[in-house]
Amino acid sequence: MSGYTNLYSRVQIHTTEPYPGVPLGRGNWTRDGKGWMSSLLGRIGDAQIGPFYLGTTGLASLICGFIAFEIIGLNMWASVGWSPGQFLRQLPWLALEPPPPSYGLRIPPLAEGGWWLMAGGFLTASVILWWIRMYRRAVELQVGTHVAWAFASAIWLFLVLGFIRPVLMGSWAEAVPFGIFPHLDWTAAFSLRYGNLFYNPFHALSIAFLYGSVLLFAMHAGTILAVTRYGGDREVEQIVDRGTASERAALFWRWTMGFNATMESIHRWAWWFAVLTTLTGGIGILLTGTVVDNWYLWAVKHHVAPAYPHVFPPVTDPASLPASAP
Ligand code: 07D
Ligand code: 07D
Repeated sequence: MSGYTNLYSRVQIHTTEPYPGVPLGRGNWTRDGKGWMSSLLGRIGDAQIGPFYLGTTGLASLICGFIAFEIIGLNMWASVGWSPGQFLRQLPWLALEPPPPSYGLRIPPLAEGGWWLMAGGFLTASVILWWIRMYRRAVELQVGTHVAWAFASAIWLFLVLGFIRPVLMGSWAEAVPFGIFPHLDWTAAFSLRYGNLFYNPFHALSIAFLYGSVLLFAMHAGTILAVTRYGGDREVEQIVDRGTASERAALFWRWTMGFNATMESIHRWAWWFAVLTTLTGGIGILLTGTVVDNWYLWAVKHHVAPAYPHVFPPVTDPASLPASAP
């Protein structure tokens, strides 16, 4: 190979004897398969696929995830009278709903939310077991546990939405249904029910970190791709030398905005922005309905949103009014 190579003209490493990875310590399972090469996947990543480490928690997680998936899928299928055609046609709109509010936190009959509770239990077990697997694989490789902790932040939001907040509110009915559009309907209804989530400052923080993550990802990825011609994508021996891809990448930002991240700090920026998206989001959801009933009225009280002029009668929380006739 001559000339310059980049992401699109990468040299793919193909071997007849796939690399098994470093030896595993005591108490581990063996790795499954010997691994194989894929030219197609080599275009977007490493050409070697596998061997895969399954392990106890990996296997348990996959089993729990499969059970949850089956409970959800079979309930959805049952809801269209077991018609395969209608199941496929209506799939995005089908749902497995949590129990109605009358059950509070009690265990309902299967057909009235019991299946939802069971699917949620297995899904939660699956997610937590996968977290343990990630943590343990990192320890085994003697690397930091940063990925596991970032995942923990997502799990925090997931648990707040489906478990912690419903328990604090005393009702499973508060939780999210399983289903593609049904979970979006829930999201929209949640915002309306609690007086417009835009006035929840933690929702705003979460959005800022989400958008910030996107911006940082674009800046970092763009910068590294721009210096691949100097080997910047390989990030080795770059940091201390002059005239390197790393130095050019830094200078690009120093020249355009006066300040630059370092090879290490850019990854800390990215990690924190991503982690804070779901961390602040979970706080925002946890406060909703438990501490704050109506974010619009909360914002008026704290002079964030303007109150309606005094010519109108005072605004009351619609949720505090007696239920209107159907
Ligand atoms: C690209 C990594 C791969 C992951 C993928 C998702 C499933 C679900 C289950 C059919 C970026 C795999 C999907 C396993 C299959 C059944 C029953 C990650 C990537 C490809 N949402 N949401 C989606 C989940 C919540 C919201 C899509 C999960 C909250 C909005 C997908 C959860 C709220 C929109 C999905 C969850 C909310 C979506 C694409 C859990 C507030 C969209 C996701 C466990 C945060 C978008 C039709 C994606 C869409 C979308 C999954 C929770 C809002 C189905 C698993 C309750 C506004 N969500 N979501 O690419 O197209 O993520 O919806 O908490 O517009 Mg959601
Ligand atoms: C869901 C973390 C859990 C996921 C886990 C993954 C599997 C699948 C499968 C491998 C996503 C488990 C994975 C099981 C494995 C395979 C194949 C992360 C999740 C553990 N909002 N909003 C947010 C915006 C509005 C609402 C966050 C924008 C309206 C609600 C985010 C807008 C209303 C909630 C955000 C907007 C509303 C949110 C989510 C604009 C609806 C939440 C962050 C421009 C009418 C959630 C505090 C995230 C939250 C949330 C963005 C508008 C409702 C920043 C940009 C006003 C109810 N919104 N939103 O990373 O945290 O989610 O709120 O209008 O609960 Mg919002």
